[in-house]
Amino acid sequence: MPVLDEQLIPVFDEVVSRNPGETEFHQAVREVLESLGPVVAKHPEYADGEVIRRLCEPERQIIFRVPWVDDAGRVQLNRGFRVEFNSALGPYKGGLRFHPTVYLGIVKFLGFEQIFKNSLTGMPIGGGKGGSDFDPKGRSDAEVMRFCQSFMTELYRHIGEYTDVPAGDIGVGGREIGYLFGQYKRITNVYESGVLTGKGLTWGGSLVRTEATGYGTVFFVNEMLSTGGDSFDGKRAVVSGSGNVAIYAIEKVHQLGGRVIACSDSDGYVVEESGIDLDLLKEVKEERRGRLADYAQRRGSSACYSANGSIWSVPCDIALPCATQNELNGTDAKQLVANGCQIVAEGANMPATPEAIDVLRASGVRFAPGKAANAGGVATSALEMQQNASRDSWTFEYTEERLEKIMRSIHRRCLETADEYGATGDYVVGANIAGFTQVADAMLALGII
Ligand code: NDP
Ligand code: 2IT
Repeated sequence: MPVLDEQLIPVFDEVVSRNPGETEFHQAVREVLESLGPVVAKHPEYADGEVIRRLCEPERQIIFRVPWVDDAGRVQLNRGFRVEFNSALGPYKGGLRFHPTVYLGIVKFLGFEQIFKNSLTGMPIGGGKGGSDFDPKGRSDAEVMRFCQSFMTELYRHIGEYTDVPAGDIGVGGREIGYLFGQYKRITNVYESGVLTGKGLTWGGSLVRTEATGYGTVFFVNEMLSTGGDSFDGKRAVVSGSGNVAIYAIEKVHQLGGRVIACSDSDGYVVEESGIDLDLLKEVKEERRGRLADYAQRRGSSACYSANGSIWSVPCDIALPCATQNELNGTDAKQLVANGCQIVAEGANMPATPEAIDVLRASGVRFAPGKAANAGGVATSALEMQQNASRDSWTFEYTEERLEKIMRSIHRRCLETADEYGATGDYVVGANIAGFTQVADAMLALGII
């Protein structure tokens, strides 16, 4: 495990003792702090202003009760969260996750990552995250609507176009954003389009937002390939997950001439040497909210479905973890290395464990961290806010071009910053330092707040 700079050890110890049991949050903080040694050595002003300590403490944390009535008339109870982490660069911005594993430590890790990711986009957005331990799986549309309405009945008082702008994440897509926006509009009596992003196209949404995270990740990998004089042409890719990020990552890999030969959900993974059939995947997962096993069954003998084992055992040139945190561990990383994988880029937030990252870096596999590689989603959310503010809507082509430019610029900033700090080619160091310095400078300018 990389060592922490001496100055940063007490900062990390304080995070652990002030946030007991929140292991994912500790992990996300440690990963950033491990990169910051050369920065504090070069810039003592960050230490003087206690900038790093302040950055690790959320500006505001909101936890609330979410009662709702299910279709059988029973009262159900969930817990809602919004962690407003840092607003030095703009209003808090980040998604809402509805998944049974959500607790404060998950929301804090995601909110912390979001600060640096949003900074890297170059857009005026701070960092935040929220969600609930509500499980939408198996719930009717009416139940999801009642849950969202109850959730927003508390959340509305904390958010706003200039305050905090939520969006989707795991378990929160266009349907949920619709119910949330409807309730916000009803309670406030204001058609405030810029309060949420990921909206539908007829009510203030932006073209390309649905595709943005997956497309952005693949644009980022395309930049990695082209700096090495290579391209997606003929490359075999494995993409974990089969939700929003995974589906559009697969689509863009195929558009750029690569072939995605495996994807997964929380029950298992499917391998299809001829390439995943995207139309069927969209029908099963996006439209019918079905399972990957149904997809495999529909594909017949061309697909091989496994309920056990790891998707990372499938040989590939490029691996894109696009499901959830800590889904690719040290053993998986060794397997990828043994199979000749050249690039791992995180479409999900923190999908690779610290051990996996160590293995990949030590073996010369090029690794792109999520805060750089999956920033296209939130960047396009910021483009949605821009369209809302100007009451305009842009074409698909123009918006996609903006997204691609943003991903190129993030890629360039990562490499330039890594170079500047003596870590040539290291995207982790580049992303952490470039994301950090912009926020830290703004925090210093704004005083001790
Ligand atoms: P979705 O809910 O659309 O899809 C999530 C996918 O990951 C599903 O295939 C799901 O399987 C699988 N999955 C979720 N949780 C687990 C788990 N605990 N174990 C195994 N598999 C799991 O979410 P998204 O595609 O939007 O998000 C995927 C990742 O990308 C997350 O890490 C998210 O934070 C990150 N991200 C999302 C962005 C966005 O714009 N949506 C932007 C940037 C990052 P199953 O169907 O079985 O639940
Ligand atoms: O993790 C993420 O960047 C997201 N879930 C998207 C956040 C957003 O505000 O679009």
